[in-house]
Amino acid sequence: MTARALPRTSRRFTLLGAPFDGAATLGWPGSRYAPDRIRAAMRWILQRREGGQIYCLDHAALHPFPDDLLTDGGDVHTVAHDLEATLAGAAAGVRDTLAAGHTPVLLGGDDSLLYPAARGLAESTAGTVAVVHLDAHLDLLDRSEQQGAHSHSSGMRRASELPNVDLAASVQLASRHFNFPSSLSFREQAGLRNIPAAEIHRRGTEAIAEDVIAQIAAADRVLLAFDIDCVDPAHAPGAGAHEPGGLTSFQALDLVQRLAPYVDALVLTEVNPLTDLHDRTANLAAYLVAHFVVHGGSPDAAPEGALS
Ligand SMILES: [Mn+2]
Repeated sequence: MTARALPRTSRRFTLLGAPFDGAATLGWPGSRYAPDRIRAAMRWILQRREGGQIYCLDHAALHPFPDDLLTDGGDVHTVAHDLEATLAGAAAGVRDTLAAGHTPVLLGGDDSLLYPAARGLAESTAGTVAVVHLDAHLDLLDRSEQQGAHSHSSGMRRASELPNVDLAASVQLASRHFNFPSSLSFREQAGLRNIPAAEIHRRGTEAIAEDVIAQIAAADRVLLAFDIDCVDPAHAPGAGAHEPGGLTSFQALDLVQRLAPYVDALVLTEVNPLTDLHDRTANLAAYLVAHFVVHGGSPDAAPEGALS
């Protein structure tokens, strides 16, 4: 299998908020407050733009950052008491953004929003869609008495039911601890690859990113679904659940930088200002978005501005 030939170039991004946590059926609600906290943290980062560029210290390089690189598209249509209407509103926001030629960055909200992000992308292409899913959990729960059809535990399962989502080209990253044996049989039947957090710690993010890029090569479009609980609670305390043994903030940022050029939409979920400490997690989320935009925006333009 070969890597995708051409990373996306010269893109424009639209930020969409989805202030909804009505599907946080387990764990802590509060992610409805995340979009605005992440936006506030973004302002701190973006003030360092100058002359249409930003200086990336990680790679000692200047990157283009024109005024229209990242536009805030406001919040998608959410209805606090109506899960289905909210999922439809989020999917429409992603679809409309793609139709306008921009790359959507959807800020949840709880992780039920993985599904409408996948749906919006899947409905925007005649081709296939892969999901790169960073999460402590598998989110493969099927319909259940306790959590219904759509919850923060079933986004990946519902996405898998979309006709053009290709699970064999998808991959789940940073999972850990315990899950249902039925999730293992579902994964094996679907050919859905899983790279646990332990493997990322052992092999390092560079080797893992290469694996992911090869894995998604067969898909026409790629969704990056980032549940903040893929990051260790020591680095991201403001989450819907705490699962020790997760990624460091550095590993998360490095993976996003490496994968961004290959990704057509980002959904970032489960940041929870009610359990956060001094906006530590909202700040990490803002940096994840900034690196996604900078490194996914015009990766081919970086060398001409290289400083070293
Ligand atoms: Mn999770």
